Amino acid sequence: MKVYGGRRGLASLLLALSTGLATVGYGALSITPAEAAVTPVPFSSVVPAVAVSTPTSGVTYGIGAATTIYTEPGSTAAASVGGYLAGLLRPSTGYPLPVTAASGSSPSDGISLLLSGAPSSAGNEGYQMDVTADAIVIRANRPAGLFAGVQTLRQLLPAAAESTTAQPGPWPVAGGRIVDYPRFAYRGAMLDVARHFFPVSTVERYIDEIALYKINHLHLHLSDDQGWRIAVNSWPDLAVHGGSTAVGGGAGGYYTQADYQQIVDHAASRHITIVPEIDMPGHTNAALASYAELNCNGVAPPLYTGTDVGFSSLCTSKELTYTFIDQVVGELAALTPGPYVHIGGDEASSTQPADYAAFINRVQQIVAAHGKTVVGWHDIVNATPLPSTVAQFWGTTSRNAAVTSAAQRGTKIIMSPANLTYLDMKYNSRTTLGQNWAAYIDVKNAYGWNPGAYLSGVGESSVLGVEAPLWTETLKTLPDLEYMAFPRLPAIAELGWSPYSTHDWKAFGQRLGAQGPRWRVMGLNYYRSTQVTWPAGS
Ligand code: IFG
Repeated sequence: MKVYGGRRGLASLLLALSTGLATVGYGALSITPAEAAVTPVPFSSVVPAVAVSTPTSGVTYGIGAATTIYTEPGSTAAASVGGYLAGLLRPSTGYPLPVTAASGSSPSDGISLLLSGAPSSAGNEGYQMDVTADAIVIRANRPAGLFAGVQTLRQLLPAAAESTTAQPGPWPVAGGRIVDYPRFAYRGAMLDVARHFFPVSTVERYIDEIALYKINHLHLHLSDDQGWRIAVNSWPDLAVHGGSTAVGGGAGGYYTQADYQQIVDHAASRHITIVPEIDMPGHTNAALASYAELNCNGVAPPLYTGTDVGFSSLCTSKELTYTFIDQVVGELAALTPGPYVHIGGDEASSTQPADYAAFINRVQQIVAAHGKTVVGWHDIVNATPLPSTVAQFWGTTSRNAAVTSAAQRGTKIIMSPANLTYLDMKYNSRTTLGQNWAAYIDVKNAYGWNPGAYLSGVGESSVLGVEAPLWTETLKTLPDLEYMAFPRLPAIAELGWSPYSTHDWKAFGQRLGAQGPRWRVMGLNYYRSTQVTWPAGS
């Protein structure tokens, strides 16, 4: 890398610039495009920050036409990760990148994805990656760790690696060792497909984007006042009628059970677990509008296309309500390989508190009877959470006595403070999309907190993880979703994955800026936050 400096340097810089050989990089540091391409991305650029990195200076592996991807013999899951990696890099490199079973445990060439030899510190989702001039070897205890390692490898390649068309390369990867593993087990994103409906292709794309940052759960908010989005065979009008509109009166839509299965399978191929939510007893106008008999007065309300909350409630005194919930949860549980069913429980302003508590307690038993673990918005701590029930905190302050006492009684908490993680909040007063009831949230706010020490009286051991909800009252398209999610979702993802010892806004801001060129190549419609320095090409 030539570094221009001083008078001679200035003259040669001007000459180089005039010949178009130099691209002005970061400040005074200038390198030619060819040099830019061979200067490997440093380990310190990866988002989320890796746990332990030991670069080997001067060592680079170059992915080339002869590079083979080797995977753990006998593991179809490892082969799938190999196929995923090949699927990413074949278009941009133009190389064949064959995927085949490794022949031994100490590969001497190519890129290997092995399920042996990983340190125990890697746990179930971590990995060890060794890069030498001859080979890249990613070792993990479980396939999810191989997938996480591939996300890191991806970021160590030039942004052009994200292209869907062949790029000139070269494709250097910096030498050294990374040992990496997550701080929290639950690292989630939520997509509200009820206020506005999004087709399977959009959900799959969002899954691909959150997978970049080692998110491992996607919570789908499948029902609300404005829409019911999942077909239930025993209650067909829920989707057909309850899914027929949206906020603003648009066309709505819903997932058939085959659609839902496709989303679940796509998520699983990215090692992401789907967490389905049926919000209740509030946020249920779409269901109540679909079946008159679900209403206490036997009269179905009209479909609702506004954005108010808190006005609806299932009829907690009718036995039919619990038959309904049992059948809905039963069908959903059968379609959901993950351990969780989210029952919502938020903003039940039209349900008497005593009725609410009895209702939540009974619904928890129904979910448990279908073999699933309950997640609910933290309002459910006002009932009696089962020992395994998880409460998702969405408050706007760092103090909540009821949540703290539930945590002290053993309830695990998913941290989603609305004023820090709600991706539908405007960045600032100039943001056209989104809302601002909780706060304006720019990326520094989204990053500037510690989930393990945020809620008073709720220590790290009570925190299952973090989740960034994306509510869609004001969002209608994939670009809308991307604009609100990026760059704030990677901030939440880093809080969920990286050791808190790496928490540093200045360093994170630089790493985040380096993601810009990748998002540009991917066609991802991110917000160019003024809090981040976005390099040339982003
Ligand atoms: N709060 C409501 C959501 C949504 C949100 C928009 C929760 C748990 C405001 N409930 O967040 O349905 O309307 O920011």
